[in-house]
Amino acid sequence: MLRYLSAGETHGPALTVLLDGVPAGLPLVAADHVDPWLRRRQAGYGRGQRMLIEQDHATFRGGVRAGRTTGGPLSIEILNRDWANWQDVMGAEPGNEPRKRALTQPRPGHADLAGGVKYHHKDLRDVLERASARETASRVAAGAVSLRLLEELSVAACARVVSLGGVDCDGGMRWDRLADLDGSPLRTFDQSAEERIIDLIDSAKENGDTLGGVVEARFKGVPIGLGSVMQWDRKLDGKLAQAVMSVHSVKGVEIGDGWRASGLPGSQVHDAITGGAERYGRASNRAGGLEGGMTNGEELVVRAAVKPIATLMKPLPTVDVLTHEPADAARERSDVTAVPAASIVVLAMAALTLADAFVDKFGGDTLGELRERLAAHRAYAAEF
Ligand code: EPS
Repeated sequence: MLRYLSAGETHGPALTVLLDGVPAGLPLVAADHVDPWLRRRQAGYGRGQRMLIEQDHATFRGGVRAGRTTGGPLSIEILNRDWANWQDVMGAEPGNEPRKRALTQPRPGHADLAGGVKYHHKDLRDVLERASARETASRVAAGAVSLRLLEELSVAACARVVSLGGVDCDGGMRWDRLADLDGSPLRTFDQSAEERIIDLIDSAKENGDTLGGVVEARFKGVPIGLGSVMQWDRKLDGKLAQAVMSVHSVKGVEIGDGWRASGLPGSQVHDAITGGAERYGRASNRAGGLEGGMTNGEELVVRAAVKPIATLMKPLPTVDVLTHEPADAARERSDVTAVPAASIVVLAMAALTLADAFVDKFGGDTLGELRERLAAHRAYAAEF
């Protein structure tokens, strides 16, 4: 079982990632396999000033030796460069000045109010520091290791934006143009929509507003039969939904044609099974690669609806938690949109879940055993 945990505040000294259950023998180099994903997460038009400060880099503190995983838990550290500006407010030692940057006007849509009541914090900074989407850097580090494992198992992955600010920029999936996504400021294949969306982001910024969108994570080369149909909590679609829904700002998760399929007759929804050289093929992939909680051998397609960021420079009304008087919601330095970044985070969480499904089915002690058993399973499925 792959288990991910993280620690660290957005303006604290560092993020710490724990990833348990990675098979031994996986070739893994932080600069080659983790940092490129951290860089992708930092990119995207609409990000704020913080991304000019951070240059995320992963350092393995455990579980990797001479470029290979040992089978022990991975410990990964990502330093916060902004810590230099926050030490007197965020330091762990008594004698710092936490009140200097206290936040008492909860932002609608943020964790501030519920977290304050739950943890008895009148300084809502104690909530927001952990609620901040800075934590997604940890997820991406864990996801990058998962993607490395999936790569060894011949699974390809893609993260992209399919709509932003209500403007469609899907343009269809292009596995042959994956590299273009890194060059796109919005992580989309549809260049014709980019200019319009960039204008929208600029106007939102001028208006003190923020924008959401829809992102997609997709995997190719996934074998049939991962996940389970036998118990609710072993179903892979359910696990994916939980992992992706837990990403900051995500308010909806869709597998395949999801919402659209609910309004169509079954004959236009289900994917006919075809014969031929492959023995079992599919005429379409509206199910998004999942049937009955198990992968069906088609591309796995997960989409997430990302709400606009809750920190508004033209704030919504709120109530101050100290005075109980009406107030404007707190303004913190923030992004106008982080939808391109969210596509990387959603991919990371889906990759973590998928890698876990491989380990669950084929065993997770060593990469060699995992590959052997996967090859045997693929051979069996091809002859079924
Ligand atoms: C965030 C607010 C901003 C973002 C941050 C998420 O941080 P700050 O308040 O320091 O400017 O930059 O995202 C990141 C730091 C990151 O690495 O993605 C928030 O409130 O969620």
